[in-house]
Amino acid sequence: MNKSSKHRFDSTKLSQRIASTVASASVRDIHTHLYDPAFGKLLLWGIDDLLVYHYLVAESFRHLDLPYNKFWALTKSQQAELVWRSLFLERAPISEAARGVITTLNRLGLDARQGDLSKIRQWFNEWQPAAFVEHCLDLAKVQTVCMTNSPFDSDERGVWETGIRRHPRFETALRLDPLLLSWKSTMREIRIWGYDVKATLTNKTVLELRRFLRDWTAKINPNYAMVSLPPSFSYPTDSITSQLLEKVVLPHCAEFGLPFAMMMGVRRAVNPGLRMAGDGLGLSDLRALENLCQKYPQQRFLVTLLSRENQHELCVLARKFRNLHVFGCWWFTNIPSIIEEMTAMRLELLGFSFTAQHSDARVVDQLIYKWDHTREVVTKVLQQSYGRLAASGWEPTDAELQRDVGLLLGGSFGDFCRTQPAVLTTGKRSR
Ligand code: FIX
Ligand code: ZN
Repeated sequence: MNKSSKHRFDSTKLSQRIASTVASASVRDIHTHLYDPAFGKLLLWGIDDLLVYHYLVAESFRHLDLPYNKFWALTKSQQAELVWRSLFLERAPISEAARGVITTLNRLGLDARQGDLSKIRQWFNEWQPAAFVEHCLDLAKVQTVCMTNSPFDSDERGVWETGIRRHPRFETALRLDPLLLSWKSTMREIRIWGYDVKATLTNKTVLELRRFLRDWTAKINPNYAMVSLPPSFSYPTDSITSQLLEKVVLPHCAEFGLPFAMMMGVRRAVNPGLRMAGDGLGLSDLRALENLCQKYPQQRFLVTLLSRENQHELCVLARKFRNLHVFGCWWFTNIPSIIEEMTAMRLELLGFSFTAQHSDARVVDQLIYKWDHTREVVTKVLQQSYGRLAASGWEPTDAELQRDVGLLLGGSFGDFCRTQPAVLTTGKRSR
């Protein structure tokens, strides 16, 4: 046998098989800001919500000749018209978020070129929200979406407290940013809600916070607990965030077998005038994550990072700690050029043991473009990776392609969440 010769395979056929497998694969979207239709007005959909998406507002302000407060004083439809004019009519909608609107309209069967928004609005007005949600989920081939559920959000609390009939395709996640990052003000609220907590973490306060988390966990039945963290996050320290993690949140996750998701590297309100569009990013200290993974070997951590420069280090860390699951190309990294490099790197370092993407959709229609665009890039990356593998002598069968693509689009996340904590114990080094 000539060991140096490359294995022969039909690369065009393989590429086509990969493209059709990725195109038809069903997705489990593990982090969004969407709401179950039972949440009424909290569920965003339609052309105006698509256009006032904070990604697009940030981009519009690069062209708009208008003070921020004047923009915010406008109605949602007026804001949408300004975004439409500045990003779609006065120049081509070339950015990822702007192209996303075009992909979405196009897949919904609408002509984005018809000039003004009134016809598009009319088309949306004919839908009932619940039916539109099903339509978008089906067009995007998304089986389930995970919401972001905050006990600290007054609108959302109200809905949970009145009790709702839950949609089977909407899963839940328990969001804890206010508890971990704005302790003083949050503590006062928790007290008002009937939990006997004090500013210092006395035993009683810890027990009451655990009771608070237990009550919300029973109410919403989350897939995981979660927080977004600033670049300054460090662990261990004597900060209140570190203490709350150690005494309240991680013991709670252990009690309920919940993974803990950390979305690291966001700098909130870099430009407060832009409101939700004003957040930025920074490099995270991954020693903090390493310390957590090391100290809590039975705790499963789900992690995504905002800074492109952190991504390689994160992959290396995931190779060291099997209680760490890497997911998604978050926010400013959710653009084709960066998805491509991140996905290729993750495949090369982690095989299929990561989740390639989450949508972070805020408007249900966005599921269509976020997943279409991700599928384009994942296809390209897999064509390269499997192409190399086939040339080395291992051409995947259709069943294998389906299995592997399924892992990237939610299957690997499911496997990780099902891993028994006892299996994760690392053991001590014996040298
Ligand atoms: O913290 C988060 O979950 C972020 O995804 C949001 O804060 C952010 O506004 C967003 O929508 C990014 O895609
Ligand atoms: Zn998010």
